[in-house]
Amino acid sequence: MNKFSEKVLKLLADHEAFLSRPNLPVEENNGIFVRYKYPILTAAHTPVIWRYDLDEKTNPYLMERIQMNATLNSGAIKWNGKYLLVVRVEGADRKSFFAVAESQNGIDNFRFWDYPIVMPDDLIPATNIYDMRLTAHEDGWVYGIFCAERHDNNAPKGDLSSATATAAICRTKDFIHWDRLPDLKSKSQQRNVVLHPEFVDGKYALYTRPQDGFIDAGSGGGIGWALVDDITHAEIKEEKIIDQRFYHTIKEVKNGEGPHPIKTSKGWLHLAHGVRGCASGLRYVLYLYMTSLEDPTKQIATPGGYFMAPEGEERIGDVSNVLFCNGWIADDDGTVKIYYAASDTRMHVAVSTIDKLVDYCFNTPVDGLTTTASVETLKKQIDKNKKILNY
Ligand code: BGC
Ligand code: BMA
Repeated sequence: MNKFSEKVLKLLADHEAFLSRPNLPVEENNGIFVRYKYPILTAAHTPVIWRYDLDEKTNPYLMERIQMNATLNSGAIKWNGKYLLVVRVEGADRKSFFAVAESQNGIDNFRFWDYPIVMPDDLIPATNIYDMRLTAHEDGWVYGIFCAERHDNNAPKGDLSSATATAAICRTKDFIHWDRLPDLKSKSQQRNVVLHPEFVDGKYALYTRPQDGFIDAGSGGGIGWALVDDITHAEIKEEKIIDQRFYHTIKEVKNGEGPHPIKTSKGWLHLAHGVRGCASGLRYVLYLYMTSLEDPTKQIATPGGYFMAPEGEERIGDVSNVLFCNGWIADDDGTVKIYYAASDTRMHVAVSTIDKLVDYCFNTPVDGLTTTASVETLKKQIDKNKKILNY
C-alpha cells in the first residue's frame, strides 16, 4: 500500500472512532431535563467522502476540498424505529442545505446518509434554505416546512444584506425523494412556520411567525396560528396570535415555534424560542407552553422564564449566546429527546419525559411581568418551605 492510501485509511478509521464515541448523561440538579456531555453532531461528523477528494492525482496533499462549517437547527422524527434528524448543514461558503443523520438510540452514533437532500426549487429559487420542521401529518405525508431566503430586490443598490424570509413547504414518504409545494403565501414575511400534525376543522393548521422585516418581528406580535384549506397552494388568510410577546421577558424581541407540539393527555406541549436584545447581540433561549386539546389556539399553561438557556461552551459559536430547537422526539415510553443547536454551530441532545415537562408547564409560576410580582412568587415558596423545614 502506498503512503496516500494509508493516509486515507487512517482518516476513515479516525472518523469512525470519533462517530462511535458513546455519549454520557450529565447530572444536572434542576430535575427538569438531563443534558448529554458531547455534541451529537458537529461539522467534523460530516462524512469524509463529502469533504475530501480521495484521489491522489487530484488531491496529493489529501486536503479537505469542500469544508463544512456547522451542523445546526435540525428537524427530528422517529422513523422505522430510528431517530432521524434533518440537519441544517452549513458549508464554508455559508450556504446551508439539508442532510439526514440517523442514530439507533437518539443520543449518540449519529451517521449522515451518503448524499445530502436535493431539494427541488420553488418557482423563484432561494439563495439559502434552513431550519426544517418535520411533521408526520395524519394525511399520510411527512411534511417539512423551512425558511427560504432570497436577496431583497427592492433594497437600494449596493445593499447586499437585505433579504426576504418565506416559509417553504415540501413533503416526502422516504426522506430521499422530496416534493416541493409552492411556498406559503402570506401578507408578511415568515420564519419559524410549523405544521400541526392533525387536521383542525378539516383544515391544515400552521403555527406562524409574522414579521415586519427580515430580522424584525416588530408588530408581528408573537407566534400565530392559521388554517389552510389546501396545503398544495397554502395561503394565510387569517392569522391569530396565540403566544404573545411582552416587555422585559425572555421573548421581548422575537419568539418562534420550535418543533410541532407533542400531544399529551393534558394538552398540546409546545417548545419555542424566545429572543431578547442585549449589548452583546440577541440572546436566544428555549421555553415551553401548553395549549388545549379542544381548542389548540387557547393557552392553558404558560410557565414563566426560560426552560433552557445556553450554558458553558454552548454559549460560544458562530452566533454566540443562542439555543435554538426545531426538533424533538417523544418515545412510546414517554421519554422526550430534545435536539437543540448551540450558537448556530453544533447539535446537542437533552432528555426529559412528557410527565416532567407537563408538570413543569403547569407548576412553574407564570411571569408576573414585574420585579414585585417575581418577589411575591418567591416569598410564597420560601414561606411554604420554612414551614416544611420547621424554622
Ligand atoms: C441566517 C439565519 C438567521 C437569519 C436571521 C439568516 O441569514 O442564515 O440563521 O436566523 O439570517 O438572522
Ligand atoms: C434565527 C433562526 C435561526 C438561528 C437564529 C440565530 O432567526 O431562524 O436560523 O439559529 O436566528 O442566528
